[in-house]
Order: sequence, then structure tokens, then C-alpha cells
Amino acid sequence: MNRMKLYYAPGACSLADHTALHEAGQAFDIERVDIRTHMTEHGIDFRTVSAKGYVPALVLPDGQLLTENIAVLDHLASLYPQLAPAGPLGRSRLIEALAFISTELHRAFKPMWHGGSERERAHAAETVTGHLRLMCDAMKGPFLFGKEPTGADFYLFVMLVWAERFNVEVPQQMVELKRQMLERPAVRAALQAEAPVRTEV
Ligand SMILES: N[C@@H](CCC(=O)N[C@@H](CS)C(=O)NCC(=O)O)C(=O)O
Repeated sequence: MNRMKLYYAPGACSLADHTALHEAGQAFDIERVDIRTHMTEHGIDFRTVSAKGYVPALVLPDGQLLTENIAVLDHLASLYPQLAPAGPLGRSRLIEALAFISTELHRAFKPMWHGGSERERAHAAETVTGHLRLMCDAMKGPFLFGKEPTGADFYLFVMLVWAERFNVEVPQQMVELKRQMLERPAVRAALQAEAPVRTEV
């Protein structure tokens, strides 16, 4: 059977999907994308793979392409239930968290990645810290939903790596979540495959 194949860029949000694939424990393929030139490591124009031109993009075993972190991480949770919280509302809670991370937290970093003014970057940093505090208030354990991380925690981890990179204030619970993440073999494997990515605590 064909394997899934993830198109990723080092340290980008696709690190969440990459980590989830490692947590799932099934073999998969990866291909690096340079998001400035849109060329892949095999010399293919990535826009011929995904017209959106951004990562993550996951090619499924039947050849279909799945994009958007929310959809990719939810699909992986449908295949590997350990990537979602348990219980009847588990998948809905996962999507709720993924949507918040994608549309509020991830989006808030835009001025930092895309040359915002000092004022815009300061405002963005405050927004990120505020969103992280909100998430802390709802945390059910060391990870968002308890003792074990889900796909949402892997996405959150990427946001925490970015927060570190841009010197954004992070609540202590989130510092601890990031530290625990860095001990997980799946996180280490994804980071090693994507190296170099700065992750200092
Ligand atoms: N809506 C997309 C956004 C993905 C996204 O922002 N990807 C960034 C990396 S974190 C990217 O590939 N940017 C390159 C570009 O937009 O050309 C999702 O949630 O998956």
C-alpha cells in the first residue's frame, strides 16, 4: 500500500502534522518545500502539487491531496484515535482547539513573519500571550486535554517554538508543556528530520 506523504517546510506549521505522523507510528514519506521559491527538495514546483502553495499538504495513499492544518490533523485523528481527546465530544473538542490555534493564534503571528511595524509586532505579541493565557485556563493537565498530547498540542507546540523565536511572553504552564513536548520521541524525530529548527526553552 502507498504511504502518506507530507510536504513540509522546516519549523513551519507543518511541523505539527509531521509530529502527529510520527506519534501515529506508521511509516510515511516527507518532502521539503522552500516556501520562498516554492521548489521542493526534488526540484518540483510545489504549486503543481498544491495550488495553494503553502504547507502542510498531505498526499493520501490513494493519491488525494489534503491541505489545511485543521483538516490534516483531524484526518490523522480519524485514523489514529490517540491523536484526539477521548469521549463522545473528543473529535469536536479537537477541532475546537485546532480552529482556535489556526484562526486566532497562528494568524496572530503574521506581523512577526511578514515584516509588520514595531507597533504591529508588539500588538501581535500581546495577542499571542493573551490567547495562550486563555488556553492555559482551559487546560486539563500537562497537555491541553490531560496527560497525553493530541494533534492540537502538536500544533500548539509549533506556536510555542515561534513565540520563543520572537521573544513573546509565554505563561509558565506553556513553558512546561513545551519542555515536556521536547522529551517526546515523536517531537524529537520530527525536529531532527527538519533540522535546523530553533527550539530553546
Ligand atoms: N491555512 C493554512 C495556512 C498554512 C500556512 O500558513 N503555511 C505557511 C507555513 S506556517 C506557508 O506555507 N506559507 C508559505 C506561503 O504562504 O506561501 C493552514 O492552516 O494549514
